[in-house]
Amino acid sequence: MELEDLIRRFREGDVRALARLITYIENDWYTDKIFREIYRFTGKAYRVGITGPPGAGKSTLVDRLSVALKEAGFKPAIIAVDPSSPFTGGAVLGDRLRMTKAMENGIYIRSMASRGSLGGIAESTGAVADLLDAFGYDMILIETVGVGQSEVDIVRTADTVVVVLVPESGDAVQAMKAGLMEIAHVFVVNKADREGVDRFVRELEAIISLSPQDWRPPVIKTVALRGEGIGDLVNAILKHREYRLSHMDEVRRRRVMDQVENILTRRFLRAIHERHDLKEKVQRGLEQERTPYDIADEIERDILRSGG
Ligand SMILES: Nc1nc2c(ncn2[C@@H]2O[C@H](COP(=O)(O)OP(=O)(O)O)[C@@H](O)[C@H]2O)c(=O)[nH]1
Ligand SMILES: [Mg+2]
Repeated sequence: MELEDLIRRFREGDVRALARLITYIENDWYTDKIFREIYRFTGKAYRVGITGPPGAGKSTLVDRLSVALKEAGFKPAIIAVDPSSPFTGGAVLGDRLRMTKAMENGIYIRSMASRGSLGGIAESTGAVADLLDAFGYDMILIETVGVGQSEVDIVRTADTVVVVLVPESGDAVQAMKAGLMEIAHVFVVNKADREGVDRFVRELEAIISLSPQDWRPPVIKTVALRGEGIGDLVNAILKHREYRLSHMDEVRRRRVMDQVENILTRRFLRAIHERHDLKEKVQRGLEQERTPYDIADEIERDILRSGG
């Protein structure tokens, strides 16, 4: 069968087979079967999420970072996610154009623009990262625009989260409102060749110093365009990795827990749709001027009464 052949070639290190399987996973074709074959080879890769506002220089940074990690002896791969664009559009093309050094160095880059049909984009990204892991990549860089909840979910699948900001982001307090502070393990202030860097870094450090967390995110200044500060960034990531690896079992358990929750949510919702006419129930609830909570309560009662 073709799928078995693909998996065999994947196991032999054929990059084209990897690409095909990623497409399968994105479309939720044979996902269960693929995972049954490859999951035992996962668990070795470290995942680094890179997020921040559009134009902050994430792609430029990931390009340099991937090469530096390769030089440090890792086998990096890149996932560039753009959940905001439903089509394979400009942003993703832009990512590829920025990643010339990675390409010259033969680093594997996978763009993901649409959410495909496998649950949400976060679930797809997690599954693709698992595939890359099973393929033998040991450092997976996941770039995503940090603007909404789905993007935050994506980086939650990462072991180390790097938040990239630029001096012109306005003030650091504003950046914190975007919810990025809560997820950051390392801050990068990129475009350090621009004005206002030192003031921005000071503000950021002042906010971080108030954080009650065990791990205080360091602030790294970079000029991604010229490759400046990349060594510092590698060191910061590796330092956080060491901190993480000391309780990796727990980290992995949490990650798998997230995955399982995602899968269950999708399946339960699908099952509910199959068994109940939700549209009709919502319509009726609206006519009776009931709240979404009351409508959900009623549906939940129906489900429990009918035994699932
Ligand atoms: N001045 C300056 N420009 C940069 C730097 N890093 C990236 N850029 C530029 O910023 C723009 C956006 O970069 P890109 O990597 O695509 O940002 P992304 O949207 O966050 O992925 C591009 O024109 C880059 O050349 C930097 O350190 N300094
Ligand atoms: Mg980009």
